[in-house]
Amino acid sequence: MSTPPRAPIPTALTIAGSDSGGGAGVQADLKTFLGCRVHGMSAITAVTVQNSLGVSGIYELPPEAVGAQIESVASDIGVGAAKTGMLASAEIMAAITGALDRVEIGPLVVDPVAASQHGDPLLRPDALDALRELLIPRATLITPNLGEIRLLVGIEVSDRSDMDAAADALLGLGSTWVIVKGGHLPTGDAVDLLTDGDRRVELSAARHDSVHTHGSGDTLAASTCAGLARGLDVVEAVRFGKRYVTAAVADSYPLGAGLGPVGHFWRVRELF
Ligand code: PXL
Repeated sequence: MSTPPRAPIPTALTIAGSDSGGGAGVQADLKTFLGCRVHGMSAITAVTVQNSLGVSGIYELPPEAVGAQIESVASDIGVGAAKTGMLASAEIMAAITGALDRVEIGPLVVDPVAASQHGDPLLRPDALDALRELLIPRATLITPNLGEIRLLVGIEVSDRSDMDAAADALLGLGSTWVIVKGGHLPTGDAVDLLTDGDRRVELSAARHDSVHTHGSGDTLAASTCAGLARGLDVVEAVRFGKRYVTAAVADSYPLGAGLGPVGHFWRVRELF
């Protein structure tokens, strides 16, 4: 397949689920891409029926529709970097990796989404093996939260000293880099550990106490993906992503009767 023409701005692709409430998933990713000044594209895996109170329905797309979206944009527009979010099923993951075998894309960030903030499952339990075996080994970076670490490698991270063991176990699944997000640990600043097994970078950010953090994980993975699309190396891209999501968490707002989203407006507010 011939190389796609260069786009005049960086391009990024999200492979993820739709959140009808607009706070997480593809909607958060595309807002993040805009805020990071990259051209955002989407390959939708599933449509969730969702509001601030939780997920009440999931409609998966046919796996071949997911693969076709990826091939279509990669073969014409080009994908500077990509991220995955809600992948729903092993069949969808197989379609994604099949498509990725047929086209060239830039670095891949895998956010191993398993559940919504309300605890609603977004991944079939029998799809965990496919996530470990098909997707994660292709990732430049994986961005699990503490619950996803428990699911993927069976390690309960309860303080800073557990983070290295978790990072080693996660790197054993085959990604080049891993970020262990310490944001949900009870103490002090939010410290994340970023490592490729060789380099070890601690990233801290002031903690903002807000319950309205729907979409924060998606936003970190998408902003880091945008940084990679802009040509940053992994460490710089994660720093770029952390700056973006920290400002978005500080800008979160209530919505509906439940959990509100992180705010993407901080990046465009001065225009109005
Ligand atoms: O934040 C994880 C996530 C990812 N993708 C979709 C979601 C959620 C959380 O609710 O709905 C579609």
